[in-house]
Amino acid sequence: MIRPILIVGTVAAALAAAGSVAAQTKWDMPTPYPDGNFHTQNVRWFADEVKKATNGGLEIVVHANASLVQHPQILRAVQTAQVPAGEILLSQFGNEDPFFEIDAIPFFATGYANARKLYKVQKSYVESRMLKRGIRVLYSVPWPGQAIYTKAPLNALADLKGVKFRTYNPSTSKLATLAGAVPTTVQVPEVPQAFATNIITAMITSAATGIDTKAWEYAKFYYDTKAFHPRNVVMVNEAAFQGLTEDQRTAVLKIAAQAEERGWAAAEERETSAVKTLGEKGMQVVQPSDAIMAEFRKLGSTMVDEWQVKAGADGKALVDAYRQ
Ligand code: PCA
Repeated sequence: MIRPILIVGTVAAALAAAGSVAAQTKWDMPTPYPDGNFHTQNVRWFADEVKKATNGGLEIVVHANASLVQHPQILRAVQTAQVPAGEILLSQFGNEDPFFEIDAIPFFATGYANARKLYKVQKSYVESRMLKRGIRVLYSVPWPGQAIYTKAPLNALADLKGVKFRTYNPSTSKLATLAGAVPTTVQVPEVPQAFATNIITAMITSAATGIDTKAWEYAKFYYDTKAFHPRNVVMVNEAAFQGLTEDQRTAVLKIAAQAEERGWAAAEERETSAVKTLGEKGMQVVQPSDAIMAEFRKLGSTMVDEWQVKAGADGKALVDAYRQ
């Protein structure tokens, strides 16, 4: 089985050495979310543009929906050069570094304007901390506002007591715990099944993920809390990046900057269209009452205080810069 592949490799190497084919780099890139998701569509656009700009010299092969590497392992896989590039939800790794999760602290930076402001002050911390791990951040794009999906009506925070609540990172688990719910980590592909079997009966996520998982088939209510905009990060192993030609590096960085802008716009567009679709499919889209929003915000401010303790002097500097 292995032999023919080796022969092909040898032939390719011989041809390359003879100068008959241009040097070609191929990167396998694991990403966590499904094909229909706007993050995945954007990273595929990025890969296509890079291929064009480098005349096929750099081909990035996107493996979506955690099909190549499980989401919790993608950061490590890029760090150890098991794969040259990858995409993650940054706050999935909030336990490894508090600066990876400030964008997922509920009710700290709500709405896109605030999310952008937070990104500006968070960016250099994330980039330098990733670089210490041998990782270069290429771009970062937010999710639509985080909303609460339930099977049963949610009129007050007390209605979440004891509810099995799907979470996807340490900060959403913390939020569930503070609300008296039972946090249960479930990756996106398993969400419909977990609802169907009552392993979970509520969750926090975006309208985009609600569409990806056909939320109307397992939940009744969508509470538009707009709690925060967690961000994905598209990244590359720094040594792999340095292995490119200078022209290729320039192209990658330029297209990454474009992908970032496209992605921010897509998040907003997706939020509007997805909320509409959820309603059309029969979900009740609810504006949460002022009273329950006040209860949620209180949990959020507890979490910001706790975050600042974890994040130390740099954390305080970030919060001060954001609030200025
Ligand atoms: N969707 C992802 C992360 C945030 C979001 O909106 C999820 O539910 O896992």
